[in-house]
Amino acid sequence: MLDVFAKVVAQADARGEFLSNKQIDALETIIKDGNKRLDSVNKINSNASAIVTNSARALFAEQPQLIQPGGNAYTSRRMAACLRDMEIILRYVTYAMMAGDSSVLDDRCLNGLRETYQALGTPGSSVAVAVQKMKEASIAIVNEANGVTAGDCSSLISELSVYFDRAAAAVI
Ligand code: PEB
Repeated sequence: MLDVFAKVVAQADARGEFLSNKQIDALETIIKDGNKRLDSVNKINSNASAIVTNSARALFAEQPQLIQPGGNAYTSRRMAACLRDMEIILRYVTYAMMAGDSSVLDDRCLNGLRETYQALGTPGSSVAVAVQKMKEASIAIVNEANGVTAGDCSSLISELSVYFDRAAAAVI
């Protein structure tokens, strides 16, 4: 598990090189945007249960067969497992966002997840839709302007999107 600083240092060390100006500039941007990054993580954390439940509801509205007899989220045990999985994925996305690097998400959450779903008979493409819905909900919450100093969050939002897209792609 690496954060963006450790990753850049490890890459430079592997080549036996000093950090380049380009790398230092990129890290400087990370530092400058640090408060915005913390705010974005904080906003997702404090709205996590709404993000999960609203996204699950939207998924089941689009794919009602999941909650009908024989569906993969039918019975409260499976429904609970589904909501829990969504929460786990969201939690690892917030860790990646905090670290500025996807390795924690990749290594501890996504690695082997597609095979797990195949073995369980859980439709990975439906999990991917749930992840996309959590992405939309999270971006909307991070972008909410109320009570926040106006600023440009576009690069943080695109970084956040990349982590959600990675999670969605990993289960299809
Ligand atoms: C991954 N999910 C499930 C299981 C595991 C995971 C290991 C099997 C064990 C169990 O039931 O607890 N666990 C989960 C995860 C990590 C981890 C992400 C990462 C670290 O350790 N069903 C649906 C939807 C979808 C869903 C499409 C969006 O219809 C999920 C939610 N996951 C789902 C369901 C089960 C499950 C298990 C329903 C239970 C399947 C079953 O027992 O039949």
